[in-house]
Amino acid sequence: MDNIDAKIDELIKRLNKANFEYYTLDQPTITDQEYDSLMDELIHLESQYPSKVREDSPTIRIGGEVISDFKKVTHSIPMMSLGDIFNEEEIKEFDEKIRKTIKNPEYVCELKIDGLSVSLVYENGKLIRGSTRGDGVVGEDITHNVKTIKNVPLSLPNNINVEVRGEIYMPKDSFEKLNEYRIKKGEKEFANPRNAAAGSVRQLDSKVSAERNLSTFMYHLPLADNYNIKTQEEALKFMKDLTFTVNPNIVKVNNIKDLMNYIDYWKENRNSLPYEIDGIVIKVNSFADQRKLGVTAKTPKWAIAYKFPAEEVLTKLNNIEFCVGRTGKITPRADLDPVRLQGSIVRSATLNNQDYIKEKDIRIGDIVSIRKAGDVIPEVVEVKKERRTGKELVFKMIENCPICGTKLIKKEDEVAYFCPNLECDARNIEGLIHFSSRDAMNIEGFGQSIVEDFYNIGYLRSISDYYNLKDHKETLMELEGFGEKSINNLLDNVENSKKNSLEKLLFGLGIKHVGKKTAQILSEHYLTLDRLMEAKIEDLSSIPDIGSTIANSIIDYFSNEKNKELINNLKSNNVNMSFTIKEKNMNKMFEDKTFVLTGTLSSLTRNEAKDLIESLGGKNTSSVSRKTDVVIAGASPGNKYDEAVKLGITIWTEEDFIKYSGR
Ligand code: 0OX
Repeated sequence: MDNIDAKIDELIKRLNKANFEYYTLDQPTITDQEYDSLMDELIHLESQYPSKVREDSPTIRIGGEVISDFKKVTHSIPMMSLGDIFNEEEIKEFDEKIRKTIKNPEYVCELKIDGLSVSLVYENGKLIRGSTRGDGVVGEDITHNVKTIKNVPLSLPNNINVEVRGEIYMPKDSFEKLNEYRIKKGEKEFANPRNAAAGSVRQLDSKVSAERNLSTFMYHLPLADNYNIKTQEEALKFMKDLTFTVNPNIVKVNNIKDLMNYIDYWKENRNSLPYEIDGIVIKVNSFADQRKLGVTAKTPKWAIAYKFPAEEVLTKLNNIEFCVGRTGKITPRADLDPVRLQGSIVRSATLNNQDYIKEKDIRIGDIVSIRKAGDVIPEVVEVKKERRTGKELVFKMIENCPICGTKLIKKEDEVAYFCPNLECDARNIEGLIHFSSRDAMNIEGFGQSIVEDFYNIGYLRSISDYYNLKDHKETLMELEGFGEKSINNLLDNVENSKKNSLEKLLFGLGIKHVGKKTAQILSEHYLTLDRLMEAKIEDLSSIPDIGSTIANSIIDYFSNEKNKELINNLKSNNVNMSFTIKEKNMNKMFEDKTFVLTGTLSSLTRNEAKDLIESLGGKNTSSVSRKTDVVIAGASPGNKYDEAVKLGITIWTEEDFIKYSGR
């Protein structure tokens, strides 16, 4: 080892030690300034001697590695998930079941951290891989991002081979700061710290992830036997000694009373923690007992997650407002005094529709309790009628659109009212926001306020205007709050969206009844927008999962002249209108699918085509039936083609076949 190596070695040791003391032990022994100066020294040395940059160098935590795709990782042992229970009754049942196999079970109770599970693999004491759970068998490689998490050790105190599992989470304060920043930038807020953490580890650029301040707790040692470890309690201590962060709020109990005390304590005090928990996990302590109890398909029988009831808080309802969706649907919304609820500040809640308000007798000025429905959208649960002062105002449904003034209509079979005006500004704006949203064209940066601004100045009135914004660049740059950089960013994002696959465009058009899943089915079936536009009602209705309501709505949409003009405008702006398949999913187009060939192929013989289908995992058959997945039609196809149309089977041209086979 020369002098430089020795210096680098010393710096890494000191920095990793400082990091551990700060982030894991919460007991720093050096000042921030000392840390920064050691870090500067190391950065400087590494830039002078790039070949000497070590895998476990703390400079890696700054991020910078960019990957192009997430590789799949097969877990050495499947990553199990936990069964859920919700009340004391079910806890007792769990305990009774355990007692049928184990005489005097001892339980370890842990907080259930609300994040996403991660597996960390170390070889010779060095972190070599971090991966998500995925479906439990195959997860995604997120090593580049995991290495930026400050309390994940990059190297261990000894040269051990070990896999540990735990949770990646975003602390509450990091979550709040991140959302404040996103609001400022006109980006959509994350609904909760868990989604924010999941979004952060799914970044291709590790610099983004590094800035998100994620953290971890480790709680599972899959191959404990290898280290002669006999209990969960010992496993936690073992991981702690290896410098992993293990949650300190753990108890060992052997009776329901103590278990319930632990649960009740944390139900009351969860808000005092700097991270979100959504319940507690009960685990049989002894690994020998765990083995006796065994596992079910996906969950262990020796552990269970008790989930806290959804948090409810009281607040004052100040007003009832009405939102107009892109279909014209009117949704009443409660304007609330801001309150903190499950990790975020809530200012409004959905009231669903006028019947909901009437049934619950919700009045303006009421004190109401709210909770998050499905974890994301808050809803009003009940009115605290005993707290009424008499000054509350009884709700009255509006008769005209709050935006354009058009008289609202109510269809017989629907509860909600609708604004029937196709030119209504609110409907247009919502339609534009929908087009740029993530599941549609994913044009980042076009949140509510930017779309409204661009709409009001007249540059973004129709979907195709997104692609003409570049012609107004100079004017847009002059707008308050924008500059060259931010407008360039927005325009780049618009430009990139032109390459999207058909299903994103189709969903983005906002055709009534065509949701994300339907858009996917239609795109895989027709492959191009032109073919979909030519489809007849009977062709559409014969596709599995496409009913007559959807089929009619599609026919309606494409027979409207205005919509045809929109499609033409998008076409002349070079927006992609074909289904494109990612290379990694190429095989999925063939695997376990049944094909029928008809007509003459020009670039390969029948036998070559059959071999190609089979080499990609597909099956070639001779006659068309409901079981056929795809008919490949060459020139002058026979009646197999007509049969396929009749049965609503996907039809590929020779060109499609060649494209999807990757030849
Ligand atoms: C948590 C948590 C999740 C792991 C494999 C079997 C039991 N979210 O905090 N899971 C587990 O344990 C599982 N423990 C936890 N503390």
